[in-house]
Formats: sequence, structure tokens, C-alpha cells
Amino acid sequence: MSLRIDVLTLFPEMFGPILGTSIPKRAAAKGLVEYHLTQLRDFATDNHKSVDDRPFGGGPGMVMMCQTMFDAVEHIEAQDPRPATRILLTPQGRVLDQATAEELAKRDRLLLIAGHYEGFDERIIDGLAPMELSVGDYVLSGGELAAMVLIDAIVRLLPGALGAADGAADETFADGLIEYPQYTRPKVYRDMEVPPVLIGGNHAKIAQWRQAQREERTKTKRPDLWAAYEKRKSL
Ligand code: 9D3
Repeated sequence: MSLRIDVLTLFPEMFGPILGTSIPKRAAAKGLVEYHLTQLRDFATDNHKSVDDRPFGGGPGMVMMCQTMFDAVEHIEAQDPRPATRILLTPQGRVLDQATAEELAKRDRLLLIAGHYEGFDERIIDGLAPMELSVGDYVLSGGELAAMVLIDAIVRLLPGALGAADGAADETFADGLIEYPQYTRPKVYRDMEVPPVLIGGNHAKIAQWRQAQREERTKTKRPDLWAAYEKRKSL
């Protein structure tokens, strides 16, 4: 059975170009995943089609309201008998990492909820008990781009999603080190030379050089990953 991904959003039109391009598109064409977009505003019941309201107790901004969210989630979930893993995209969530993407790629139904500009009524979190995910510690205008990041990270992990040419070369994060530097023709460009070891054809030496490069570059470019790598090795 293929993966069904539902997205609940005020901006479904943002998703078309991303889901219709590259690997997300190819994965859907191969039947590995289906995308279903739902407009949250369709579940508004008042004349103004409200999906948010002013916060009790005062303060800036607006708060996504319970009724539209609960009604929409119940409507979406009733479209398929498989229970959905509910995911709320929020800056307060746990930060997405590769292990989480791998875990989510094993599920058969995901419901992604993206808000815009503002927060959620806490009863949405209490009542729907979603997994709360962020894509990093910086402020976006809404959860839509975060949802697309999550979809892309998951869908490319589905078996068969990557062509033979794209596959396998996923070393980064698999073992905690970043990748070795790569070069292609020409051998000299604007006085910058390709490391001679790569041209010599000694494959054992090339492998050794690449591994040393990975370690050196992880130390300097990603000291956070290097610390985690050293810690894991010492256990
Ligand atoms: C005033 C407090 N703000 C929290 C930092 C309010 C707020 C700002 C931006 C609430 C929501 C948003 C919109 N962002 C998201 O919905 C979001 C997000 C993000 O901003 N960064 C990283 N990951 C995510 S996932 C969803």
C-alpha cells in the first residue's frame, strides 16, 4: 500500500509547484505516494469564513481556532480507513532530523497541518495530540514551507523513489560525517587544480583521502556533528 499524505493549509496553491516537480512528482507518478490538499477555510462556518480569532487575555496576533481545525481533521481522516499520523508544523516542535524523516517514511498515512502567521489554540494540540515538528530555529511566515521540506525529506526515502543515478550516495547523516569534496572536468579551472590523488587512479588511496577529507571537513564545517560523531564512537 502506498503512502497517503494529506496537507491541511490555508495556502494549498503553494504546494502544487513543489509536489509537481522532481522526486516528489516522480514518486507520485510511480504510485509510491499520493498527495491530498485540503483548504482549511472550507471548514469555516461564519459569514467571514474565519479560521482564527483574537487571543483570550489579550496580546498581539491571532490564534487558529478549534472548530475549523477539528472539523477539517475529522473530514480528512474519514476519507481513508487507515489511521493518520498527525503532524503539526510549529516553531515549538522538535527539530526535524534524518532519523525522524526515516521513521515517518515507514508510516502509511500522514496528516500535515500547517498554520500561517500565528499560533494554535492549545486545545488543538491537546485534543488532536499531533506530533509537533519544526524545521529549524528561525522564523518562517507559516508552516507551509516547513511541510514541503518534510514531504521532500520523506518521499525521497520511499523505496523506488530515487532513480539508480540518484540513489545510494547518501552518506551524509548515515554515519554522521559530511561528504568528501567532489570535482569534475576540467583538471584545472582558473588556476584551481583538482587534487592529484583523484587523478592517479589508485582507488585505495582515493578512498583513504576521501575519508580523511570527510573527517577534516566535519570538524571545521560542522563541529556539532563532529562532537556527536566522537561521542558515538566512544560509547
Ligand atoms: C511571536 C512568536 N512566534 C513564534 C516564534 C510566532 C510565530 C511565528 C511564525 C508562529 C508561527 C510562525 C510561522 N512558522 C511556522 O508555522 C513554522 C515554522 C517556523 O517558523 N520555523 C521553523 N519551523 C516551522 S514549522 C512551522
